[in-house]
Parts: sequence; structure tokens; C-alpha cells
Amino acid sequence: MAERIVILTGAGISAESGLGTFRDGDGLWSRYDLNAVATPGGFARDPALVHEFYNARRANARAAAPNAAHRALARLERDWPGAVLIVTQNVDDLHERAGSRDVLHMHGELAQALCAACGARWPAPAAMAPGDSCPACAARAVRPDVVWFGEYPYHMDRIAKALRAADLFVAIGTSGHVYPAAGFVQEAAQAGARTLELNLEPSATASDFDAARFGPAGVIVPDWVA
Ligand code: BV8
Repeated sequence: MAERIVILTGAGISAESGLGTFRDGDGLWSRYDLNAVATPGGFARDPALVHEFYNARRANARAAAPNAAHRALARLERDWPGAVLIVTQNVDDLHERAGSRDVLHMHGELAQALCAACGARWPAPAAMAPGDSCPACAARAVRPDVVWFGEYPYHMDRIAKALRAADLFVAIGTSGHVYPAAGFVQEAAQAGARTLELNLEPSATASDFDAARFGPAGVIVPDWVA
């Protein structure tokens, strides 16, 4: 196994845990207008709708359990201490609940609330609403701690550094449509890493990868880790 592995995960790794993906047939973006629920403008226009969207996903995530793919990645990290970094686009906590420790949520976390006025973060309540006030500054400026379209993803400096140092870059369960995450494979390849795609089907960036295995993550990820 390589010494330094960066693993990018997307909604597909949580699909077998029962959490919806975004762009598959009945995905979230077929049922919700992305601009209404995953942009700052949408939140400004209708905060109640956005809180309803994330409250439902927070409840689903809390009721879901990690699947064999999450557990296999936790095993890989345990067997190769210090060698594995998971960069996830997912806002659920299934990697952590499977036992992974080094996880960067570049699009934020459902389990966190954020104050848009003072930047305070705290564990999100089960249901958030527009009238909620910040426990630190009392401003009624509470929002889900997720990165919306047009907002800058979290942990970008650490991710860029890890991509430059990686021997192996693996993308699991992502369609390769959302940037800057979809560009990570090229950054890693340019720095000399080997690249592998593990997905249900070829992603939009499939041609950027050296190798690929296709199938449900719950099957192909444990096979790859074994
Ligand atoms: C930004 C919120 C400035 C949280 C989300 C070029 C460069 C930079 C930016 C852009 C650019 N072009 C356009 C942009 C702007 C935009 C963008 O990418 N737009 C797209 C639509 C074209 N990007 C942004 O605005 C980002 N910010 O750019 O800031 C900047 C510029 C440069 C450098 C740094 C910063 C912010 C993007 C974050 C938006 N927030 N969500 C939430 O609600 O969850 S995005 C949303 O899509 C989720 O976070 C999700 O994780 C993400 C990616 O989707 P996927 O995870 O890939 O899920 P999807 O359904 O698409 O695919 C699932 C895959 O799994 C499929 O391939 C399927 O086959 C597979 N699958 C299904 N079942 C299984 C499976 N695989 C295995 N097993 C299974 N069982």
C-alpha cells in the first residue's frame, strides 16, 4: 500500500446507508431547487425552507448507520497509522461513526450550527429555525454549518498540501461535477500520485484517473482495502 493516501468521498459512499445522493435518478437536486436550498441567496430569500431541507437531512443522517465502505476506510486508517487522509464532500458523520479519525469536511457538517454574525460554531440541535439566536452573541443569524455554492470550501490549504504530497489519490462515490473537489485528481496526478476511481459508474472526471473499479461502494471499497 502507498505511504500517503488522500481519499475523496462523495454522496455515493453514503448511498448504501440510505442517504440520498444529489445527481442520481431520484437525487436531491431532482426534488429540491439547488439555488433555493444550497446557496446564500436561497437562504436569504427563504431561511425556513433551507432549515427544513437541512433538518430533514440531519434527521436522516442521525438515523443512518455507516456501511461496509465507511468501515473499510476506518480499518485502512487503523492499519496504516498516519498514512490516510479522508477529504469528504459529505456533510454526514458516517466516516467518524465508522471509526475514521483524520476526516476533513470540505463542505461542512450537518451536525454543526454556525453563527453568520460572529462565526461561533456549536453542535446543531435536531431542528433549526430562522428565529434561533446564537448562544455566543445572541444574534438571530444562525445557519447550518455547510458550504453552499459560491462559498469557499473549508480546509483548502491542508487539502492542497496533502494532494501535493500524496502517493495515491482515491475518489469514492462522487460524480465529479462539483469544484474545486472535482479538480483534486488532476492536482494529485500533477504532483506524481497514482489515481484510482471507485464508483458505481464512470464519473465526469473518469478520464483523469489511472485506474478504476465500478460497483457499489459497500462491495468494491472493502475489496480494494483488503
Ligand atoms: C467555490 C452543500 C470558490 C452541502 C454542496 C470551477 C472552479 C471552482 C468553482 C467552480 C468551478 N465551476 C463552477 C464552480 C462553482 C461551484 C460548482 O462546482 N458548481 C458546479 C455545479 C458546476 N462550486 C462552488 O461554488 C464551490 N465553491 O467554488 O468557491 C473557489 C474557487 C476555487 C477554489 C476554491 C474555492 C462550493 C461547492 C460546494 C457546494 N455545496 N453541498 C450539502 O448540502 O450537502 S455541493 C453538493 O455536491 C454536496 O456537497 C455533494 O457532496 C457535492 C458533490 O456531489 P457528489 O458527492 O459527487 O454526489 P452526486 O450525487 O453528484 O454523485 C454521487 C456519485 O456516487 C455518482 O457518481 C454515483 O454514480 C455514485 N454512486 C451512487 N450510489 C453509489 C455510488 N457509488 C458507489 N456506491 C454506490 N452505492
